[in-house]
Amino acid sequence: MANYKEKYLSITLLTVLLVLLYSSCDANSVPNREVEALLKWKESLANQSIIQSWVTTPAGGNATVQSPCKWRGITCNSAGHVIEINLAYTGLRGTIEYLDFSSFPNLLRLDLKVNQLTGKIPPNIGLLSKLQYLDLSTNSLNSKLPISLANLTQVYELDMSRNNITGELDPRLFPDGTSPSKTGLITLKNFHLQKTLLSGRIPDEMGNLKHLSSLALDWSHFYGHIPPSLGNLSSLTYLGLSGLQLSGQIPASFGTLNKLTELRLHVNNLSGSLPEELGNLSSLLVLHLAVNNFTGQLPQDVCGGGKLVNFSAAFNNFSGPIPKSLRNCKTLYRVRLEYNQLTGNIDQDFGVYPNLTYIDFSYNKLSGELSPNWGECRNLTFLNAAGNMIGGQIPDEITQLNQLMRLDLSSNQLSGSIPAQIGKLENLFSLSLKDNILSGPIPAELGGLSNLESLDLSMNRLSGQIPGQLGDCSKLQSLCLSKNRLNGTIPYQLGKVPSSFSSLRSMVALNLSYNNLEGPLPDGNFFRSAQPESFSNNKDLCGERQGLKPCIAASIEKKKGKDHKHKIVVIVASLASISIFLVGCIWISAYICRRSANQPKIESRPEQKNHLSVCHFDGKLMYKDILEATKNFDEIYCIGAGGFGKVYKAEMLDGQVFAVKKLNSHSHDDIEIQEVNSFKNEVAALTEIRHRNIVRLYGFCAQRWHSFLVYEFMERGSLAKTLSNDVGAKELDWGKRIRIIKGVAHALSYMHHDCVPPIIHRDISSKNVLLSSELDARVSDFGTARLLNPDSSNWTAVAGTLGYVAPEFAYSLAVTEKCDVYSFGVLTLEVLMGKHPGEILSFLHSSSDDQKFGLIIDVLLDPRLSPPKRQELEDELSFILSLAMLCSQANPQSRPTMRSVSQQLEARQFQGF
Ligand SMILES: *[C@@H]1O[C@H](CO)[C@@H](O)[C@H](O)[C@H]1NC(C)=O
Ligand SMILES: *[C@@H]1O[C@H](CO)[C@@H](O)[C@H](O)[C@H]1NC(C)=O
Ligand SMILES: *[C@@H]1O[C@H](CO)[C@@H](O)[C@H](O)[C@H]1NC(C)=O
Ligand SMILES: *[C@@H]1O[C@H](CO)[C@@H](O)[C@H](O)[C@H]1NC(C)=O
Ligand SMILES: *[C@@H]1O[C@H](CO)[C@@H](O)[C@H](O)[C@H]1NC(C)=O
Ligand SMILES: *[C@@H]1O[C@H](CO)[C@@H](O)[C@H](O)[C@H]1NC(C)=O
Ligand SMILES: CC(=O)N[C@H]1CO[C@H](CO)[C@@H](O)[C@@H]1O
Repeated sequence: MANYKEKYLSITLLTVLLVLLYSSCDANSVPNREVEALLKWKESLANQSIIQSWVTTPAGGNATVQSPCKWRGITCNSAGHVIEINLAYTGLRGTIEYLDFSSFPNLLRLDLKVNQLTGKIPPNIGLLSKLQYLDLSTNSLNSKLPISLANLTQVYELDMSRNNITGELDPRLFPDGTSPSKTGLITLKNFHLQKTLLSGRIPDEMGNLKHLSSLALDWSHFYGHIPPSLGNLSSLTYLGLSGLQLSGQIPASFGTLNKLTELRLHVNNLSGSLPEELGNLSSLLVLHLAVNNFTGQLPQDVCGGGKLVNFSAAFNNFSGPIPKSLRNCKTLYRVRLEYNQLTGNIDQDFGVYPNLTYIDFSYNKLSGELSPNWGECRNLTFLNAAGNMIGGQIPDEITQLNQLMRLDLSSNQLSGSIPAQIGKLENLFSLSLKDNILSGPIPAELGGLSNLESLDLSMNRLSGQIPGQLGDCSKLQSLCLSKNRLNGTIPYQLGKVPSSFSSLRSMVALNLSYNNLEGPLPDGNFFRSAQPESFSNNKDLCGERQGLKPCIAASIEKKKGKDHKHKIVVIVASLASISIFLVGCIWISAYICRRSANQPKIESRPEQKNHLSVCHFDGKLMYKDILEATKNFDEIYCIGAGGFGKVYKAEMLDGQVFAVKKLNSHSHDDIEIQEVNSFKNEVAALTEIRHRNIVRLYGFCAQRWHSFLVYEFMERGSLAKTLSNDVGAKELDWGKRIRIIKGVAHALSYMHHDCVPPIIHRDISSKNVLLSSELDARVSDFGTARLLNPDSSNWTAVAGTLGYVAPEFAYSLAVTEKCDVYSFGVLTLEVLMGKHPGEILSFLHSSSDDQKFGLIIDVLLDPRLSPPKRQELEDELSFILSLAMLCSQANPQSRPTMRSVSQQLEARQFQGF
């Protein structure tokens, strides 16, 4: 037995040895070539640890070359042939130009995704005739697509997305003699952009890759028509062509792709109506058509297969009805149809969707009523039906949607009352029912919305009192109840809203104007920081603030009974104004007129109504201190120059630091004597502005020789300065840049929409955006333009920085908010690009539709930062870019308002296709 065992063992060993010997003999021919090819490639790459294991035995060792099969990233078959090269996600640097593909006849998989590869894709890649899987995505390959790819007929998955890859301009690809230069994109070279970037078509030959199951060319640089030959890819399950500049129609041949589960065509220039055949795609789970220029109807059978999960067609010109097949499409998870011309009756078009989390069909022409069925879509977190012609009442059933975070039914024709049970939606953070014909009271139950941040019920017919329970909404940041029929007093409980004031959000908005409210304003920051105009056009409001009569009287009156009402009011009112005045003096002197202890005391002069006149008085002292602190405006203290004069850093003896803007003498001369009063009022209003993204103005001092504005000092200086040097630019990573853009948008929105009359900046530029120590944006010089030039026709004389001034200014002197919107658009591009967009701006506008700039985002982005790696970040940047394009349109009417911009930026986290 033992003998037999030994024999058996030795025979086996022998066989194994023989096999090994045999295979190593065989390996001598092919694997040597493979090893040589890999080593040659390694040599061409910079020294890096990933490929350190790629070594042969040291010299003096066995003459035979070591097998590569144990090298990192290399897999062999049993015969020792390399079948897979996988160095994905290794940070590999270099090019694949020196990788000789002819040496790998057995290669099945080549996976180099998410690395730092540059250079070209070698044309001989077509020799990998057995290749099944090819992924070179997310690199910096800068190449045309080799036409030889068409020979890789075994490939079932091909991903080259997120590269600098363009289509080959090989004439063989354009048998009809069409030249890409006819599309006009070649004009890019005039702007010295990477001119090859935007050129190229998807080669027709792609249609030969019969086994392809996934083709992703998203967010690269292809243009032209979609080759109908792609319809031959009958195994295709995924086709991603989003974020390109494709034009023309979707080929009817797509109707045969019946294995397709995911079709992404969003963010292109596609147009025309959809081929009816698209309805045949019965396997579809995901269909994205958003942000194109499609017309005609949506495919009626889009959910014919009953599997559709994610459907977006937003931002097109689709008309006609909502597809019939959507009604029973229970699988739906996410639906976006907003901004089209869809018509029809929504109570019949939509059904019950147990898994639906997000639906937006806002800004269409839909009519009908909200069906109680919506209450059955229990997973809904976002419902936006704004801007349609929806009538009837808000169904009570909607209050069953306890996952709901955002509900927007604004700008419709909803009537009846607000269902009280809405107060049960404890996840709701934004509720807008604005601009409807809702009547009845505001339900006290809304106080149960503990997560509510924004409530807009304005422009309705709501009556009765504001329920005190709203004060329980401790996260409320924005409350808009204007243009209703609300009466009674403002409940004091609102004064405690929001508890976290000044913590996170910058925007605190309150608007109660155009109602029948009376009585005192509640205490608290919410009310203190609101603009006086938030309370205008009411019955009889009072409070210690501009524009309202003081009302200490009212409370005393309540205690003492109702006699002698008028007498008391008069006496108390004058007492109050004196004390307000005194408080004002103290407050101002505390800030800017410090160090008065050894100086003559401020004398209160009751006849002076405006506390700024005191500042004038005390300004003499301030004046002296500032002259001292800046050594008589010595240049060494100069930290910048703005539209109206130079800015100096003034470090006072007590350690406080201010930025002092010394006005050019001519600016000062412009202030006519008769304007002095309105001027003071303006300054008073401006010094009251508190906004996280606006540089605080402490006051103004005018003297015979100099006059200056005293501002909060911002250590990091201007955005322009930071962007202009490489260190600063790198510190401003994408996240910080996005925050800066949002900050400026919030500041502008606040000044345009929460101040009445609106305050227009008129000189938004990167020099006027300062950075806090946390690199948050603070807009400076707000209101200075109006302050110094109340007559807007005089604008050119002072404000506006070349390159940021809206074009309409050339032919019309009208200064509107839209001028700021334009400058904001330019500024946003500058933040993304790291430099002023210059002529590129007009190119961008001339080349294509405004919403489609995602595709060139990586061309534009500041090259000093590494491109965004995460998809969400890239999407966000594309979105911001498209907003910037909207803002910088030539036609002021087409530009969005800053409120809408600011809200869209905030709402971003709940969107995305
Ligand atoms: C494709 O393969 C065929 C045969 O192997 C060869 O003749 C042809 O040149 C290849 N085409 C390309 C574009 O490489
Ligand atoms: C993209 O390609 C162009 C020229 O083809 C080149 O100049 C540019 O540097 C490339 N960009 C990246 C990010 O590789
Ligand atoms: C809803 O989603 C769940 C989990 O994803 C899934 O199992 C279920 O089939 C879906 N329901 C419908 C009707 O699609
Ligand atoms: C829908 O909600 C139910 C219950 O909240 C949950 O179990 C289910 O997973 C949700 N479906 C999806 C697709 O999220
Ligand atoms: C407010 O208006 C309602 C009618 O809408 C009226 O009944 C009520 O008395 C008014 N309350 C006050 C305080 O004026
Ligand atoms: C969209 O299509 C319409 C006609 O179908 C055309 O008038 C319009 O110019 C197109 N818009 C863009 C941006 O291509
Ligand atoms: C010179 C040398 O190292 N030769 C070796 C080659 O490999 C065989 C088998 O592994 C050894 O027996 C030799 O000594």
